Parts: sequence; C-alpha cells; structure tokens
Amino acid sequence: MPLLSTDVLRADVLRHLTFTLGKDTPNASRYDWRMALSYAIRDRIVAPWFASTRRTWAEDRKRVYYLSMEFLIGRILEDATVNLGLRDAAEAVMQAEGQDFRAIIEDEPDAALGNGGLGRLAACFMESMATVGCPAYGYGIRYEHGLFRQRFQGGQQVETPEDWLKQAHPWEFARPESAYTIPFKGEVITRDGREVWQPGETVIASAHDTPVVGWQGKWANTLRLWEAQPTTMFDLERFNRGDYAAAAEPEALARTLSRVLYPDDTTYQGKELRLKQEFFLTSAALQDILRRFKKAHTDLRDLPKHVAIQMNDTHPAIAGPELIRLLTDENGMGFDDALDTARACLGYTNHTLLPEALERWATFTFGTVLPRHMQIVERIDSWHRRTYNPPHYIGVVKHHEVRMGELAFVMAHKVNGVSALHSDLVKQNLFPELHRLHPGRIVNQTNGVTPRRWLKMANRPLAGLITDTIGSGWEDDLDRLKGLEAHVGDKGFREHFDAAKRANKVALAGWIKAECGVTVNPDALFDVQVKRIHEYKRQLLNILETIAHWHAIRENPTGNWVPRVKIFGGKSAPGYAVAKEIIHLINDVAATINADPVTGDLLKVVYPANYNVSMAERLIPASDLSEQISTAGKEASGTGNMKFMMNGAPTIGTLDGANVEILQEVGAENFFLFGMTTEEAMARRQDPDHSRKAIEASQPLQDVLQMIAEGLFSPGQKDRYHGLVHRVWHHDYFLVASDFDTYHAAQGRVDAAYADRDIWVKMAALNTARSGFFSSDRTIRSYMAEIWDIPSAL
Ligand code: 26V
Repeated sequence: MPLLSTDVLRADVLRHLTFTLGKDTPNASRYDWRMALSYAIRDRIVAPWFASTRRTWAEDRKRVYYLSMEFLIGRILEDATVNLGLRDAAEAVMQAEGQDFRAIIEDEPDAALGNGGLGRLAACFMESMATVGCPAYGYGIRYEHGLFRQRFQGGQQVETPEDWLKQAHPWEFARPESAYTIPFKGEVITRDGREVWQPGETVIASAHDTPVVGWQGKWANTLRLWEAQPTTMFDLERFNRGDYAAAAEPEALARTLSRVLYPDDTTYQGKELRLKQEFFLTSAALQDILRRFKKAHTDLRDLPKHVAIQMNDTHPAIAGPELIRLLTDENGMGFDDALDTARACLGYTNHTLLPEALERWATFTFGTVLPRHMQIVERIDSWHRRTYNPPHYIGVVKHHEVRMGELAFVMAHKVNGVSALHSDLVKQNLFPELHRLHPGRIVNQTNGVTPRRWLKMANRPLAGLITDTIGSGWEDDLDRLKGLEAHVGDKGFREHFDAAKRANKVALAGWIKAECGVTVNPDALFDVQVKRIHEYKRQLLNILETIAHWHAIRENPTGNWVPRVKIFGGKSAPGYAVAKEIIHLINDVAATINADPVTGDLLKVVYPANYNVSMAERLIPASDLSEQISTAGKEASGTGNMKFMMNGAPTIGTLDGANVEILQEVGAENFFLFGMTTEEAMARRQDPDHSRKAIEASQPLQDVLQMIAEGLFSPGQKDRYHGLVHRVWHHDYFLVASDFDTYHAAQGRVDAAYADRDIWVKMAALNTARSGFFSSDRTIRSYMAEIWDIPSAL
C-alpha cells in the first residue's frame, strides 16, 4: 500500500514537473521540484475539500466565519503531507529523484501574514476546525508583504521587507469571479427619508482561496484571503486631460490597501490606512457571507441559524455596524431587527488587556472613512444606553473616539477571553460595567495549539516514541497522551525520551553553529525564550538573570555548574524603542559572554535573527526549559507555553495567562513557579519606591545593573544603557526588579533538577503526557458548543 501510493505520487510529481512547470528532470531546480510536489499534494486535498463543501451545502449546515486581520500560517507543504498521511511517501519520492526532502521543505517561504500569538492562533484554529469537522471559512487579507524580516547590525534590529509572493504560491486558487466593491469616504445624503451613502472612493476585494485540510483528510475548509484591486485600472478621462499622475490614483489606493501587514502589535496608532484595511476585510467577508446565505435562504432574519461570525480581537469589530448597514440599507430590514440579527451572529474574542493596544478611532477619522458607519455606531450606542440605562455608562463613543472594544462587546452575543485568568480579568478590569449589564455574555475559551504541526510534524523523534509507546490515535485525541504516564517510571522509556530530545538538540546545535557561528554543547540545558519582544514579556528579566549567572560562575569557575545555552528569539515592533534597546542588550551580552574563556562551555547566549513559525518548529522540540515569565496579569494566554509543554520542556514561569492552567494540569512539582501574583503586582505598584527597594535588597541585581551601567557589555560606548538602567531603578512598571530574586532562585531549582537525569526526564515526560488539554481541537469543540452552536459534520 505505501509502495503503491509512492509510485502514484511520483508519477504525479513528474507530470506536474513536465506539464505545470514545463521542466524536464535534468533541468529542474529545487524550486521546480518543490512546486511539482506541492501541486501533486494539493491535488490530493481537492477531493476532500469538494466533498466537505458539497456536504455542507447538501445538509444546509451552519458555518463559522473566522474574521482575522492575521493568519500566521508558516510553511504549508510538510503540514499538508502529514495530514494526508503522505509525508513518508513524499520523502521517498524526492529521494528517488535524488532530491533532499528537508531542503525542498525549507525552500518554501514562511507565510508570515501575522505578528505573533493572535495570528498563529488563527492558523491553529483553521487546522483544528478542519480536523474536528467544523464547516468554516477563514477570512483575511492577502498581504503582498507579510511581517518584515529581522537582521542584526551591530546587535541592533534592522527590518527588511518580506516578499513571500515573489515566487508563485502553489496553495491558492484565485477566484476573480468572487469580487466585491468596497466603498469608502464620501457623504451620506437623505433621499425619500432614507440615508443613502454616496462613497467617494471604492476598491475591489478579489478572493484567493487556500484549502485547509484536517488530520487524515477527513474534512477540509477554505481560507479566503482578499486582495485589493482598483475599480478602474486607469482614469482615462483624467489621463486624456493630461493629469497623468491623478489618472493612476485609484490604482495606487487599491494597491496600498493589501500591500503590507501592520507590524506594530504594541500600540494602536489610529492610522487611516489601517482602518481602511479593517473595513476592507470585514465588508468583503460580510458581503460574501450574505451572498452565500441568499443562495439557499430568503429570510435574512434566519441568518443566525446558519451563520456564526467570530471577530478575532477588535480588528474586524466594524462587522457590527457593517452587518447592520448591509441588512438595512442594502436589504431593507428595519434597524431593530438588523441589530438583533447581527448580534445573534457575532462573537468577539479579546486578546489583550494592555490599554495602549485597545483600538480607539478618532470620530473624525472614523466619520471621514466610514460616514455611514459613524451614524450607525451612534445609533447603536444610544439604543444600548436607552435599553440598559446604566448608572455609569461607558459608551461606545466617548471623548470624540469610537472605542472598538465596547463596540464589539455590545454587538456580540458572546465575548470571550483566551485563558481562565484572562477571562476573569476581562470581567473585573476591562469591561466591569458591561459585564454587570450583560452577565453571562463573557465566557472563557482557553487557547490551544494544533498537535499535528507542533508535535507530529515538528518533533518526529518524540512523535515516533509516543506512537511506539501508546499506539497511534493521539494525534486527534490528545488526551490519550495521559497513557504515557504509566511509562515514565520505566527506565527504558525515559532513555528513549531523553534520546529523542537529545537528537533534536544535536540538530539544533548544528543549525546554531551555521546560523550564529557559536558552538554549543548539546548536553547543556537549552533554555529558550521565543516570542515578540515586549516589556511585559520581560526578556529583560531573563538577560539580567543571565548576567547574574555568568557573574556567579566567574566568581567560582570550578564550581559544579550545569552548562546552559540561553536562546532568545523574537522581533520588536519597528517603532518600539525600548524593545529595540533590549534586543541590543541581549546581543551585546551574548558577544561578551560567548567570548569569555572563563565560563566557556558553561554558558552561551544565542539570538538567531528573524524568529518565525519555521524557526519555532526547530527550537521548541529541542528545548529543555520554557521561559514564560511575563508580569502577572499581562499575558492574555500565551500559546508558545503550550507548544513547549507538549514537546517535553518544563516551564519556568509566573502565574499569568494559561501558565496557570499548565501548572494545574502538570502539577506544581513539574513546573518552576516564581514571582508575584496579579494582585501582588497591582499592590506592589502602589509603592512608588518599589524598584529601588527591590534593587537595594538584592546584591546580585545591584551587581548586574552596575556592570551594565559601567559599560561592561558596551565597551565602545559606555553610556549605551544608562537610560535602560535608569528605568529599572525608577520606572519599573513591569516589576523586573521586584521579581528578580525569586526568578534567580527558581533558576537555581532548575539547575538542581536538571543535574539529576531521572528527575529531569520524568518531569519532561510528564509535561508531554499531561498536555492533552492544550490541543486546539479541544478549544474549537468548546467554541462550537458554547459560542457558535455548530455540531461536527464528522
Ligand atoms: C494588536 C494590535 C494593536 C493595534 C493595531 C495592530 C495590532 C495588531 C495585533 C495586535 C495583537 C495584540 C494581541 C495579541 O496578539 N494577543 C495575544 O494573543 C494570543 C492568542 O490569544 C495570546 O496567547 C497572547 O497572550 C496575546 O498577547
């Protein structure tokens, strides 16, 4: 059977090479082989994709529409082969053709249509919806340029443009027939007692569909990404008048709309182009949803029976007013019916509590770009105020701003946080008043990650061991990993578990050597912090503690130290100066420590540039320790934390986000907990002198700050980090100083545990065994039951 499918696959690859690529084997490049293989694999997705679509129509099933400005997909080829059960066949075919399968896989550009956690969650959800048989469409923007590429120049981040569409993208089907006009600006006039929007600009949203196939090809859904195109290619009238530049204006507007992903996920900026992108996605999606609904139904009041729309953060929160506009202005429904209908369809997921990231648009900008929606928002707000008549009304429109969080809340039948702790904070701190008015509307949906990509595909040694130990079937029933617990007492199993980890570490060490030029010892403890660089995520705490550790080794070089490799990865928003300074410091510290003959192999620091999904797939399976050290109350969930746990890396972390649930699942004895709780952190900030007191109470921290201040890591520019050190002393909002000592102590407990192989491997294996809860299949089933009211089609 595998032999046969290999032969058929090989014939198909050669057919595509010849007839799709127009190449014969002697002249085929790696790119040609990758494309030929990708087309041959894509062909095999089409049958399940059609079958799923046909069944959804035939059975008139309710569908979920996942609206997201970001889908951080990464590479597709290997993941698709894994889900179709063709991974080994694909490798065999490439081998038979004299091709290096790994190199072919890595030739694919990493589709980075997202910034971080929110975008990667959307990608995991797409895969899980296909796996559990939830009829679904993902809607997003087909950015010409994804997240920038990161380079380091003198240790500092430099951004260069990303260009994933430079080569042909073999996974999508262009659907030029699915196109909608998206209006902007202009004015609203009254005609026959009705409001009529006369837009000043329009662009076309044109669809590109990528099939997303689930585990074992039982179901497949569509990711539909919109590309902006000009309504008129060229204004011939203007051109003929000699106004050459203006003649190209509509084209220029359209091209900028889907040109680039906004790379700043830290502070909301209020830029008109961003608002236009949000409306572009949302309006195109809603027009498409209504068109599809009308093919099978007539009464738009039945929409909620057939349609669930999930807003991934407030970025598509214009969906509330836009759906009302389409139902009323374009379809003649009354306002009250439209409001009820829209609300019954819409759900809103909140992903951040950070005030600077909450979207608010100046009413001037909002009213200029979307004049009709401004009216509708005012009407929603006054309806809500009248209906609930609360004592301290937090309006949607306040101080000349439209607050997108409040808008999304009011227009959704369910609002959810992304971890148990976060959902409580959404109730208590973010929307206390709205929560009182609408008790029961806020629910929790703890995030998850897909075990197909993050375990089966990324960690073949461990996945193989799991299957050898408990059989197959865990891939789409991750609670079965519990079955590993019975084996952790078995020395043979532990040796295999350890060997799998070591194989990954050896491979990573080779890559680090090639990438960073640093030789690392695969027997050292690989301690990894990878995520966007944010003050609240506290990469600064990690590097300060690294310096303290280095200092301690130097004071006693013959001590019984556990060798460590500190691995950092992540990008800063281009305009986030403080984050960029932290990157610079990490690289400066790495250069100093790595050149120190005293500490040598006992401590290395590496920071490979351009962390992305593909790099995560390399780093996480080779990690011994997962750094999840955010200031309590600030990380909504985290999803990297779940990937590390699955791959057998215990966490050093605070009681924040989903760490709380990881600790609960794995048990305190298998988790290195430290730091203040959310309440303690809030109380601590009340003391204006908190950081000075913490530093004065900690000799190691004082030493570290002094070394930095003296220019030990920046010999050519001794004052380079004066600002940074000053902020730790005097403006330490994220409590780096106050959590330093407990973090340092927790790292000591890590060393002690790692030194005892039996203890460590048992702990690591229990992390994998108890990670079942963090499968995104569980998350999706829960959304289906509690928010979308959609049954599985499988
Ligand atoms: C925020 C903003 C703010 C202004 C405009 C542009 C922009 C683009 C992206 C974002 C994303 C911030 C929210 C986010 O990524 N949250 C993360 O969501 C993860 C999935 O739920 C969660 O695990 C992380 O804890 C949370 O930080």
